[in-house]
Amino acid sequence: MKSMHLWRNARLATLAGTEPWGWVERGALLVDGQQLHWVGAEADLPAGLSVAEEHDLGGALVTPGLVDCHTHLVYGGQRAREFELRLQGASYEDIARAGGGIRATVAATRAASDAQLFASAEARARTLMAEGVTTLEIKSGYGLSAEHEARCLRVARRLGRVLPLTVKTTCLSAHALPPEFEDRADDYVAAVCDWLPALQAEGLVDAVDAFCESIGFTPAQTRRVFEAAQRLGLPVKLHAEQLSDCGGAALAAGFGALSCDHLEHLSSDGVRAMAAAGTVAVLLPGAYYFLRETKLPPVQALRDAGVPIALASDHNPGSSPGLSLLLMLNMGCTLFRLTPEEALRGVAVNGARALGLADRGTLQTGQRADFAVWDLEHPNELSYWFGHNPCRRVIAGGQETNP
Ligand code: DI6
Ligand code: FE
Repeated sequence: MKSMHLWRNARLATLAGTEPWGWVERGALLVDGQQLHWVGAEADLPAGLSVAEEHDLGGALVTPGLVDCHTHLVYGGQRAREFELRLQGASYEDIARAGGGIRATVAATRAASDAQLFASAEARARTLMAEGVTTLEIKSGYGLSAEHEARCLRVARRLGRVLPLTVKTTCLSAHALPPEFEDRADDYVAAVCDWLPALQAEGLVDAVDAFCESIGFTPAQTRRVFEAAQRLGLPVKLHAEQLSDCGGAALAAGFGALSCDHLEHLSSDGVRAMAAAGTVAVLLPGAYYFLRETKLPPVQALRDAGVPIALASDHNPGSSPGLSLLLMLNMGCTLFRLTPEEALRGVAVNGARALGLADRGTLQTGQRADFAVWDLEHPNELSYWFGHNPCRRVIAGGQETNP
């Protein structure tokens, strides 16, 4: 007989089954090692169990551990001065074209030591984890050379080893043009395609991303990066239609992309292509808010087409310097008109799907035992409060992370 941990007297938003929120009023979770062995109403608990430890949750709300499926957590420096310039009227694109923006962070990242990069990213990861995050995607894209991209991805991997957190890494070397490739974007794309196999061989890459945009890379260049990823069997995702409609989403969907992210300028063709490919739409209200964008992503068209919608922090020093996934739930509802239940699914099951993970995001038998315990009565409060953290306990892979 197995010895399991029983977490009982919980109010469960399982996000599984047919009830709204997958609601179970007086629920229990049986945890066997890193997995959920059984989830349901306490009254239906199987008999004859050998329970090693019992935890009475006192009627607290329990949700799946949260998934932040789009972050740029590893970088040096900060860009508060650019924020001031934008407040005085400069645009994000103006600053980028003048050599600031992403390139400013590339310089600061290259100048930072491995220890500095790790310490700053660890502090950021811990802030996200305190709000119930148990799975985090981290992109490269501020190194922009074989050496510095590898350094940033190694820091991300180490975070996943040191912290009670699953880290998925994404190679975003096609994020901006580094200064040494000025006016030679095609040569830079060729260099990225050349260094990708070594990064993969070192186990540093779970997916490949690009910034397809007038100030980023063209669809033709993005395609070359995706072809290189495809040759290596790596899944792709894309920063698509953030500032303009370049047709990036349809291109990415053609490669079976896991997700297309941002999407404020997504066309109906793009929506159709994503639906056909099963690509997740990752909406990033933090960047929309911080860049004071006014064009809303086509949420109703995505819903109508059955495209799964995820939400993420997009944490980065230029367009979304926030570290609260709960704030993204609130903004997803206030700015993008998601329902609170859509918002929670967006940082749980659909966030997991955007990372190609089918083993988390709901509370169900066989899923990973990642869950968060909240000082809340109802899951709609996760989207309602802001600037305050009601997360009481976090369990990742069956282990309490903040005992
Ligand atoms: N879109 C974004 O919002 C971030 N990257 C991207 O491609 C911004 C990155 C930055 O400004 O540093
Ligand atoms: Fe991003």
